[in-house]
Amino acid sequence: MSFGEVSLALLRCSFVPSLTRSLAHHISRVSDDMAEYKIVVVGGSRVGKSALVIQLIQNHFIDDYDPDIDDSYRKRVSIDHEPCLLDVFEYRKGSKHSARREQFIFAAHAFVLVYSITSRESFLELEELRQEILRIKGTDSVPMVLVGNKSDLEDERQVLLAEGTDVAERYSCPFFEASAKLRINVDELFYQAVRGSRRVRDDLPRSRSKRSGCVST
Ligand SMILES: Nc1nc2c(ncn2[C@@H]2O[C@H](COP(=O)(O)OP(=O)(O)OP(=O)(O)O)[C@@H](O)[C@H]2O)c(=O)[nH]1
Ligand SMILES: [Mg+2]
Repeated sequence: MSFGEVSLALLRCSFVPSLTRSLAHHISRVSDDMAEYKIVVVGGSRVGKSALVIQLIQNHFIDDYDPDIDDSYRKRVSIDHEPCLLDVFEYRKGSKHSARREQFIFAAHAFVLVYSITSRESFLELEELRQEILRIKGTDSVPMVLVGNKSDLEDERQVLLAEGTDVAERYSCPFFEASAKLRINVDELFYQAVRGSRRVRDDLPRSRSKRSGCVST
């Protein structure tokens, strides 16, 4: 077991749940006026996770991206007049490097759960991923955003807009249909993830939901 894995195991020890929670949500500062937000993008295979991240970071659509890497990207942005550094990590279901993946999930401030509107399977897979996140974070309240990507492929739609809305309501989290290809709702969905994260940082009691896996925005 590496040092990182040992410290992760210690942090997840059940004797210190509140310490674990606050450490897991600690938001570091790049400078006096800039906070860093770690966002993990999760979802099934080929739903467009990389395409969404590349659109956010580099403002273009990639048609094909090496599926073998779980990569992370950084970008400085200003959200609601607050400068911040986004540190975005993509995690595909069933990917290798599980220890590294757990560390990223544990340290993340917010999660973007992506399915493709053209794949019912990818929609159904998200519940399992969400449960994994809650287990690793050791809390029932994590900022999340639900995203139905590939909204430009209306002819191939397998998941109704209303189905996405229902699940988001159950998770108490924001929901977007998006298109990485047409750059629809890309910035918005990541910005909502940061806003959810800020609410936890600021510890606003009304934003916490004990029942759901999300913090409503
Ligand atoms: N039409 C359309 N195609 C998309 C969109 N987003 C991604 N794609 C395509 O879907 C395929 C998969 O996209 P990726 O971004 O590699 O998906 P991924 O979820 O990162 O895939 P893995 O990392 O392999 O699991 C590629 O051929 C993309 O061009 C979108 O919004 N609309
Ligand atoms: Mg990818």
